[in-house]
Amino acid sequence: MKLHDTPIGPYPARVRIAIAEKNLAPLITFVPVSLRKGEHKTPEFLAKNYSGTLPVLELEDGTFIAECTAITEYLDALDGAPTLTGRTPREKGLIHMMSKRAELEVLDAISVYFHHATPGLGPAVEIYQNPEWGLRQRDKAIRGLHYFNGILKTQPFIATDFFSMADITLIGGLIFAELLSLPLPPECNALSAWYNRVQQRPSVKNRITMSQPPAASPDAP
Ligand code: GTS
Repeated sequence: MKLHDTPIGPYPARVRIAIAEKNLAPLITFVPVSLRKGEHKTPEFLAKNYSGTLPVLELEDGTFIAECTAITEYLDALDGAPTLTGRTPREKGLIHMMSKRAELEVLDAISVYFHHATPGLGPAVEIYQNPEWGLRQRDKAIRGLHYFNGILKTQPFIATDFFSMADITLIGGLIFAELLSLPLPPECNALSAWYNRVQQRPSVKNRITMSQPPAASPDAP
């Protein structure tokens, strides 16, 4: 399989973390796509993903799967353990709901802030900007962070009692916030503690370097 993505991106991070959690990295070839050069808006790329966004998973038979949630569901279905999207109907429902909520209330809101109220990817890519809408979305994201802080006061993970796709989605939001130097509200102690904890996971720590080829062995011919 191929993953068309960019190593530091917050959305690609979601799929990279899922790949590492599922130990699927050996099955994946990473194909870099430059957002700043607008490679994701070319006709060639749009033929792979109509929405013109990263990441996109390309299967061996030439099928393209876009959208982080869909890619994560596909990868999770390849192999049972650990589950990222839930085993029982209840787990699946809760994880999907909380992942969507982390998208709507935090990650996508920060993304809109980036594209509308900051220079974003530069004038060649950002052909329409509405700064007021961007700033409203930043405020929405801050409200969302308080919501998740409340959730994490009473449970260890976002959706269930184990690490899941919902946690990964919120991690994507916090990665985006960090890239934009948006601080976590200082009073969100439960959220900060959870973020410190999940950042210790190798899947989160090593997400950027996972696409780099292993250094040549010193005794290689
Ligand atoms: N709903 C999509 C998903 O879940 O996959 C959103 C994907 C998305 O916005 N990806 C970003 C992108 O392609 C990648 S990154 O910013 O996280 O690196 N942005 C470029 C653009 O022009 O919107």
